[in-house]
Parts: sequence; structure tokens; C-alpha cells
Amino acid sequence: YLSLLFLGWLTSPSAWHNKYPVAHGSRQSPIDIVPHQASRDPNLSQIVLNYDRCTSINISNNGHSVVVEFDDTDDRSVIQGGPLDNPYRLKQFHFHWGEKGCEGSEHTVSGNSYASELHLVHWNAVKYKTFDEAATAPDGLAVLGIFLDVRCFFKCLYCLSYDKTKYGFFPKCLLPSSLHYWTYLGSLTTPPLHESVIWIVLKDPITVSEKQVRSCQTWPLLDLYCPLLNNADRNKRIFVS
Ligand code: SG4
Ligand code: ZN
Repeated sequence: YLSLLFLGWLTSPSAWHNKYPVAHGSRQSPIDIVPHQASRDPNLSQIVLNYDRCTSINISNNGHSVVVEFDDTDDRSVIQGGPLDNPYRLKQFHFHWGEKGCEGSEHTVSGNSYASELHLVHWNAVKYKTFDEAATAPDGLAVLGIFLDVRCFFKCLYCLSYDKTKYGFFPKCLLPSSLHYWTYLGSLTTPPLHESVIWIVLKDPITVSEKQVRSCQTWPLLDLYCPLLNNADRNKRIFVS
């Protein structure tokens, strides 16, 4: 019990600074976003997502989160515009879920949480040779954060299973209808906490059903992505560690 307690102390966010001094740095994420305190920047353009031909290469569940990785050897899937000087390549996406289901988002809006937060992680392949190199540079990563609200998500499920060739692996229906965003310079939200992330957080959430949130805590997103995988693929691509 004591060693568990010790492990808990070592791994809790409030103790990260012991091992990662940057936890006390000046651009740490996540943050509380207070909309009326954000200033409008007329130089910011719309963000553009080009995920049309993206192919996933691996889905894994580490017990806390599901991570879906993509082939990032070329610019087939990129985010550009907004605060970004050049296109950033999609590397993976993952979700953050709360223990109890309704307060799982990392960013908050005026102190309020959403059920979950989807993070699409991109890297600057124009300036850096590898993801790891980009992950330590101040303009190396761009993470698109999308809040998930709890409501009915079944429409989206149908959309997912509808046409793989048309939507690619990441269908547009997993995005809210408006791409209005908040942006700030921040960091990875977990160790090593590198201050390398240009955060782009969408103002509008997408919606999920309560049932989906419950099943996602045990087997995040498996339901959601099953229609896209044939049986052989499922065995090959999904593992639990
Ligand atoms: C989660 O722990 C993901 O599972 C990690 O993904 C991710 O690490 C980490 O969060 C930090 O990313 O967008 N929340 S965040 O700031 O993306 C990275 C993996 O470990 C480097 C694959
Ligand atoms: Zn994340």
C-alpha cells in the first residue's frame, strides 16, 4: 500500500516538476481558457485540415487512452493556416477521458470541463527531420484540440461506417461544423512536458452519447472504429498493453 502511495505521488501531475523542472515553465499546458480575456488577432486566418487521404497504421490502447497513428512519411495529411507558418503533418490522435465520465477534458473553458478531449498531434516536417526533433523545438508541434460533449453520437457512427474511400480514416464528421478556435503557445500536457506545442483549440465541441463515453472508458473508441476495420485488420492492428 505504501509503495502504491509512493508511486501515486511520483506519477501525479503535482510531482512532475521533481523530474521535469519545465513543469514550472512559462508555457505549460493545459490551461483554463477564459473567452472574454482572449484577444482577437486580425492576422489569424482560418485553419485548413487536409486529412482526405490519410491512412492509419496502428491503433493501440495503453489503458489510459487509445492512440491512432498515421503514416507520416509524406504530406498526405496536414493542418495549415491559423497560427501556423507552414503545413504540419498528422502523426497521431488520442483522447483524454475522465475517471467519472463527465470531466475528462484537459483544457477548460471558464473553469468548465467537457467529457473528453481529442488531440490531433501534428509536427513541423518543413523545419525538422523527425517527430522527436520537432517535439523539443518551440515551433515543432501543432496539436488540434477538440472537446467532446455528451449527447447523441449515433449519427456520426453511421457516417463513419458509410464510405471509407470518401472520408479516409478520419471523417470530417468527427469535426464540429465550425472551425473557430482559440490558439496559444503551450506544451505537451504529459511528461516530458516540452514547450513545443502551438495549441489550436476548437471553440465548438462535437457530441458523444453517454453510452459511448461509458464504453470508451473500458475500451476507448473500439466501437467507433470497428466499422472501418475488417476482422484480419482488427487482429493485426489492435492490441492492449
Ligand atoms: C498522451 O499521453 C498520449 O497518449 C501521448 O501520445 C502524447 O504524447 C501525450 O498525451 C502528450 O500529448 O497532445 N496531450 S498532448 O500534449 O503526443 C505525444 C503518445 O505517447 C508526444 C503516442
Ligand atoms: Zn493529449
